[in-house]
Amino acid sequence: MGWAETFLQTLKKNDVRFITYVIALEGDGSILMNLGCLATIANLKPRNLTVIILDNGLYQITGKQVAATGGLTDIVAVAKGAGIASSYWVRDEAHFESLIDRRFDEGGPVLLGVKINDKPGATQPPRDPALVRSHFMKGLGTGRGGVLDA
Ligand SMILES: Cc1ncc(C[n+]2csc(CCOP(=O)(O)OP(=O)(O)O)c2C)c(N)n1
Ligand SMILES: [Mg+2]
Repeated sequence: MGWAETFLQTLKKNDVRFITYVIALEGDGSILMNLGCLATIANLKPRNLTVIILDNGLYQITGKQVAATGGLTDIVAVAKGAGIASSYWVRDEAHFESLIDRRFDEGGPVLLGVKINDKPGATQPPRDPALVRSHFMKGLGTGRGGVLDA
């Protein structure tokens, strides 16, 4: 709910040395719950942070209510207005690859907005955090899903 970035800033302040680069994955509804974090990021200027916002224009998991991002609100424009100059809408996969590779070059945090399918999901995502983590780790291609992969 927009706290991933705040959490990461705290890690940074506590000088967690093994973290070299951080990618925060957010939903559009999630970032809308804490737009202030965009202004905080802009002013702290963490060089090693990329925020990716997956924007389906909905609060899908709570019942598919239309979010402001499904109306007039352009979340990349909001991020730019907050002061994150390197904020872009991703056009396609090749564009994503070029933007993600450029992350250290522009001297500040990067924010990427990605429009994703706004069709209602065929199923509800599981509400089990351990299972969600396991699916996510497998999706990253790590080959393992954590403790559930005994
Ligand atoms: C601070 C806070 N406000 C509201 C909620 C309720 N809530 C849970 S999931 C969710 C919607 C998330 O929407 P989005 O990030 O767009 O993900 P999607 O469901 O579309 O995949 C909301 C508002 C919450 N958990 N925490
Ligand atoms: Mg959403």
